[in-house]
Amino acid sequence: MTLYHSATSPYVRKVMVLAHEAGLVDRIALVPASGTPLDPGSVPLEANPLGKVPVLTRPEGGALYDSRVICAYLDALAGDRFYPQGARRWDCLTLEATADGMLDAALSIMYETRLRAEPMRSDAIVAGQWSKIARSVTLLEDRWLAYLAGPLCMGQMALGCALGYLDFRLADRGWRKHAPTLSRWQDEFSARDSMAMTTPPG
Ligand SMILES: N[C@@H](CCC(=O)N[C@@H](CS)C(=O)NCC(=O)O)C(=O)O
Repeated sequence: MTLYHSATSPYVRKVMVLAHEAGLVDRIALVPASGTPLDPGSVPLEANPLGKVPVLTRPEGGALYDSRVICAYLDALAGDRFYPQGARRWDCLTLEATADGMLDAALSIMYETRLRAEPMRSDAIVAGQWSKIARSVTLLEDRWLAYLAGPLCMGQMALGCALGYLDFRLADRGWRKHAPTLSRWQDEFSARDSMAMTTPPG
């Protein structure tokens, strides 16, 4: 398999964390690729017309995207270990969707503040996107700690990558101050080998 990969992409990181946890890393060749909404750069558009990474090409042919589809595919290859069955399944999927939504909002802030020409930047857009993240952090601190203490699942891996991205790119906004227990969970989760081996470069 070939994974179009960027070391700073939190969505790529989700795939790599799962690959480490599932023991699939040796079966995946990494090809550097990256783009922005302004320029798809080196992302293979014939494989993903959306111009985003991650993209996974399979030995049997056909490219997969986005990160949720790739993670579900890799988990199936590894024997269905990280998307639980029964009631926990829906919690796991909702947690992954929450983490991905936090990432979508964080990326939107990065694009607004780094890509858009200064006179056209909107503080209101940035504030609105940050409020999505802040509400999610509050919800996770208030209602998800018992789930987070349970067996490893893809939702937890996605959350570890989302909170890691906030630390990487938006640390000055101080999400940890408002969620002390979630902050401790993130510290412990980040110590896993799969997270340590995929930390974005300084
Ligand atoms: N929903 C997608 C999001 C992927 C995504 O936004 N990747 C970023 C890199 S972190 C990208 O390639 N952005 C380029 C663009 O938005 O055109 C996923 O889960 O894979």
